[in-house]
Amino acid sequence: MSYFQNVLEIAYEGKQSTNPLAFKYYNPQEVVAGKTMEEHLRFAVSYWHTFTGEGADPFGGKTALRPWDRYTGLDLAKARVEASFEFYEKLNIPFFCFHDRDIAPEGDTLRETNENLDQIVAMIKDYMKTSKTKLLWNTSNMFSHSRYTHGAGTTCNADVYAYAGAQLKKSLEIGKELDAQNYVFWGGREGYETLLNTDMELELDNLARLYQMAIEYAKEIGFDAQFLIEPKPKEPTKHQYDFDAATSIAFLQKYGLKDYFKLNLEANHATLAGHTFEHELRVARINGVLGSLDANQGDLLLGWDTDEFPQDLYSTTLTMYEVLKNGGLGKGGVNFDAKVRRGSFEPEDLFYAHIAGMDSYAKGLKVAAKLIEDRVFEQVIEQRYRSFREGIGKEIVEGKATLHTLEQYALNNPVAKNESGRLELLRSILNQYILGDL
Ligand code: XUL
Ligand code: CO
Repeated sequence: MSYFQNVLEIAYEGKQSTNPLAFKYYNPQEVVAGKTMEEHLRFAVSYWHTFTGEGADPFGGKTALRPWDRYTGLDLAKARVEASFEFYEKLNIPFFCFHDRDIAPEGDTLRETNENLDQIVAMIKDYMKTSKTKLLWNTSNMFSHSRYTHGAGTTCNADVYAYAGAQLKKSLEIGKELDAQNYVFWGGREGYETLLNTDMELELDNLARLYQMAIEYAKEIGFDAQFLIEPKPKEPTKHQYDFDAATSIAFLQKYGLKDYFKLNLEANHATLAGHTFEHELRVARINGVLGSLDANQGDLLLGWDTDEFPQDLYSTTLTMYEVLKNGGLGKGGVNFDAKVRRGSFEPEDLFYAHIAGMDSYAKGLKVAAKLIEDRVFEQVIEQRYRSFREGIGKEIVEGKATLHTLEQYALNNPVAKNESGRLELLRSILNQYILGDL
């Protein structure tokens, strides 16, 4: 049975194509900077937005028309699995991602919930035997249910903490069963509303303890996925603990967890933190923890997480620049943590949205590769910092300078004139590359 009868396999037709159901830039087998686009980008579909989401917002319920609408309960979960693999195949997408609660409904007890998961995981595993689509990552939804109202790993209620541990254990087993490349920890409600009732130190210590237990259990069962923390500054809590890349790195360092984790960075989360996405990627890259991307974009006029499909070519270019400079994403990938707008409620919109995102990243990849090949920014940066390669600058960089030697130098040498940073020129060069014939 087909869920998306109106859509055939999406092929690459090139940038002149006017076929809305074709790729204009994403050509999976095209080689860019020594690897195919498919290998560079490692695109993934987010199960929650594409198969579970229904277009609801705080002001109104479901708008989405979905071919699995007539089902309920476990039948609905099964229909979604069937539809999802048809979707992956038609889109030729190599990965997918899910939360435990996206794929199977909660039962009345944890046991029943786990049995529901077992059925659906077995079904997914079966589909994966013949599909080329793999699991980029899975995760636990420890934020939707009311038991998690005060958090999961940072709850004030030890019983809830235990429940979270049980849920996490099951998710690690599922990751192992489905050969997940990564495992994501997004602290949905790991944060606080007010310090007036919050023991911040205990909450953070407990969160680290949960991560430590996860490391131990993964080792015990031989699950060798890369663990990823996904930073976000706010929403749903007023203050999320994993605020941004820098905060998450400090947390990992404090608790001796840095060797076990990398970061899954999301564009819209960066915006909410007051950063560009490329800032977050750079912070992760220079600290050796750039793991994976949640690709989307926010709306700069709105202060919340709109999770739109990425279409801003400046951002995709600078994102892929960081990824290429990182030597790729390793086990990570580019997951579309993005949803069609509430008004885009037809099944075809799911394809249009992914095509738009995949083409935008493919174009970004090509432009970034060309920028690196031509050493556009590298030359500028080398020239700009050249004073640190000789004389007093070299001494500073080599750790030989002291405040005595700096004082001696400053007393005896006039300060060299500063040079222009040429920001506007650089932006117009970037424009030329984006608008150029790639
Ligand atoms: C929420 C968000 C999550 C994580 C996975 O903003 O990004 O969907 O990606 O839990
Ligand atoms: Co995300």
